[in-house]
Amino acid sequence: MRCHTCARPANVEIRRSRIAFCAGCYPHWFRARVQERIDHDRMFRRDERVLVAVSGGKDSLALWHALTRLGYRADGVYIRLGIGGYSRRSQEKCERFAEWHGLMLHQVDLEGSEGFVVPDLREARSGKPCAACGTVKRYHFNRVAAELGYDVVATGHNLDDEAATLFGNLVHWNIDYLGRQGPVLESTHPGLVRKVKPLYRLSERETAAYALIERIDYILEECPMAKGAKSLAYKAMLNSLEEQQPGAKYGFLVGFLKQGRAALPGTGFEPAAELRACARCGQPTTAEVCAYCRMADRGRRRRERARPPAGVDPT
Ligand code: Q46
Ligand code: ZN
Repeated sequence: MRCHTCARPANVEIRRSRIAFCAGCYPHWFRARVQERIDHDRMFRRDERVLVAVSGGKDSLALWHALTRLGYRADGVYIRLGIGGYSRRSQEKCERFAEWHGLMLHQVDLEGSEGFVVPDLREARSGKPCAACGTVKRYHFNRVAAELGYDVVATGHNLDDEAATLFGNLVHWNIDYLGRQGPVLESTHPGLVRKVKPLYRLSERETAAYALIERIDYILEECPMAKGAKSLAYKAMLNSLEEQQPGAKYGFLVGFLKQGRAALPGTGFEPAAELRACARCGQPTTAEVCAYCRMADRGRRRRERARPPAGVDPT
């Protein structure tokens, strides 16, 4: 195949559109798609400050890279989740990326500032902390952005992530979640910062190709807690469908956003009149004390119980 832009031999094929690009032209195509979504979905303007939530993986670092190349004022935020060696290595990738490109990286150290780590939040039934981990991430991304005056938080969710989430919500008929799923979650309260997903129409393969060509050094290993996650099963199913029907994943997600979502209750834009400040941390919540503060208490108690008594050497 030949490059769609310059007709040289192509390296990256976009099967759903039946086009391909050489390594020189591909990053331009990728960034143009990101720009298109930012403009078309009104994610943010040039004069707004963007906070990119980074994990050390290809998607978030590719997004940060693309936004800075497109000329946006984008800083990063990384949360030290405390998941052993995986967290240390991913932190290193983010720090190196920021240093190499001369960018600002904010960090939240869960253990140091909150007194617990994500593995303390494992559920008794599944042994997984992923639901709680999601709450931790959403809470701190929003808190850091609100406290430091960012206009928007951008995450690296790609087409595969979004299609898998949609599939999971359909399998379980989570109508409320379906109604809220989308590339832009508008702020409904002064303490809630707008959330956007500029990569939502680009596949995992396309993002990986961008990271590779732009020589982005990202963490290849998956979080050890992800093993056996339902989302991986949904992704595998969608990938096998995509193999047989190129473009199926894209059509599934984009078709839903264009047609299916409008038919559902709750679009995520309703005024959240019932929100008030958490009595403990001041962040917006519907309860007296927010879900994060209650969860953090549990994490601290578990950490306390697991700690060996003073004077006892754990080795
Ligand atoms: S980081 Fe957190 Fe993921 Fe690890 S503990 Fe689960 S949710 S798998 S994206
Ligand atoms: Zn709180």
